[in-house]
Amino acid sequence: MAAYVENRQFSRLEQCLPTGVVHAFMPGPNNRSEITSPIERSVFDDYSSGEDESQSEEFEETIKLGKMELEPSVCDSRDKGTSDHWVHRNPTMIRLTGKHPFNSEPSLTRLMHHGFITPAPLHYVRNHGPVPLATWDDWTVEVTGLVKRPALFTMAQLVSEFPSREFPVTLVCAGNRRKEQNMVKKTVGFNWGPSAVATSVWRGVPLRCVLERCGILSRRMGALNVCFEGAEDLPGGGGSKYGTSIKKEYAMDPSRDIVLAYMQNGELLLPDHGFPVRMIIPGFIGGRMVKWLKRIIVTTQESDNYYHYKDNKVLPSHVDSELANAQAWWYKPEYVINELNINSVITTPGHEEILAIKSWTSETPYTLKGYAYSGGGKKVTRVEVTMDGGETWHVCQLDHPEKPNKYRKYWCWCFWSLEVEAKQLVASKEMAVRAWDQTQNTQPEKLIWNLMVSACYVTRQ
Ligand SMILES: Nc1nc2c(c(=O)[nH]1)N[C@H]1C(S)=C(S)[C@@H](COP(=O)(O)O)O[C@H]1N2
Ligand SMILES: [Mo]
Repeated sequence: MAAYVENRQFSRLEQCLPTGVVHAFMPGPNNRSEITSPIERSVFDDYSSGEDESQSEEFEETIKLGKMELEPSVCDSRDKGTSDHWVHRNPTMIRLTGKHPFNSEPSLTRLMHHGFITPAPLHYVRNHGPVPLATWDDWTVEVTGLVKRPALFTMAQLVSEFPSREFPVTLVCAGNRRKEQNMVKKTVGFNWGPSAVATSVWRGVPLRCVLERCGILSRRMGALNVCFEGAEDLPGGGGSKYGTSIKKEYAMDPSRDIVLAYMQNGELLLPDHGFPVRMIIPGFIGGRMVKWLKRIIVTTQESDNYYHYKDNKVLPSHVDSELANAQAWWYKPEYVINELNINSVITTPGHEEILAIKSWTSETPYTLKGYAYSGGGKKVTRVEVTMDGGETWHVCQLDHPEKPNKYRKYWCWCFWSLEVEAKQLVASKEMAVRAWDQTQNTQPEKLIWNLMVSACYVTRQ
């Protein structure tokens, strides 16, 4: 086994790609050769190794199998009369905010059934507004602000003039599991269950390459932040685009693998996930990964976008929405959430699952299962389960299907399991899980309520 992967590339994915147009309404590119440039190939050749390919084959197989099991995505009658009427969606996705905008997650059982790689149509969706109706050929991404050479790139240019990278990344909405918080006290956010998380193989152009090409200025010249802006018109702040920013040091850090992604699981992006291009910032909350990316602006100040300030903050427990507005808590930089916080979830037994204990002998083994993730590339190093209210903790088996990048960073969820005896389950009134990462971060026992984001042990009674 390779100790790490130099540049995770998935050459085999290309061979199983459909040759047709992914979105019928989209004029091009209509075959894969158009989006496999000579630069990309040479970068791939430099970095590939037999072992990497065996990893790619594994994911490729999972992607293919997952796709075969899916019911077709359709224009849903629930989207009739909305601006999303043309978007094809998987009919089993659970809608969390009524009809529109589309905010949805799959059932936890369905999500877990697919394992490490989530089929794109089952990937949770967080849309603040309408899905922009885009075409590959007409789309441009503007790079402007504190750069020597402002530029406007077409998709063809992005794909052919820059190298591309392809690797798996887990996306998580910072609101994942918020329902549990809302049960304690209402937050300003809607009820996400535990499935606002998904993993795909993303392919894209490194942000660093794009910024270098445009001649990003130095810190001394005031270039401190990189802002991203989407395309849709939203109500926030009296009318704005979706936007946010990250520090320039993050944007330029080669170990962070930040890309402008144009493929998900070997196909062009789905409309809901940002077609034709979106940001992927591994290890960060989903809210920083702007979809339908139109503009990259290098600035001194962080983004002044409404959604950058009024969303994705972790405020102290005493701050409710009134106080947050009255005392301008939204604008205090120390409460921003960028890197994901550690989290873990029990997925087996499922919610309200009934186990036929009677027919078992008390020694019958039962395997508890779940997922865990952390942020910033930190590996989840320990997951523990208690069945006696925290008196004793059992250390679980961990499965990390990805290899870390060459800086030893992990971008994906892992799975934990613990074999117990049926009699232990019967005796246990409540189970709880907690994860630890390589910096010994763990989850608090009690939920620390805050206005938006969540994380604590997950319990099953
Ligand atoms: N343009 C745009 N980008 C966006 C959003 C959005 O509403 N508009 N939502 C953000 C949030 S909060 C999350 S969690 C992720 C979700 O990405 P997904 O819908 O592909 O899962 O996209 C982010 N990027
Ligand atoms: Mo989010």
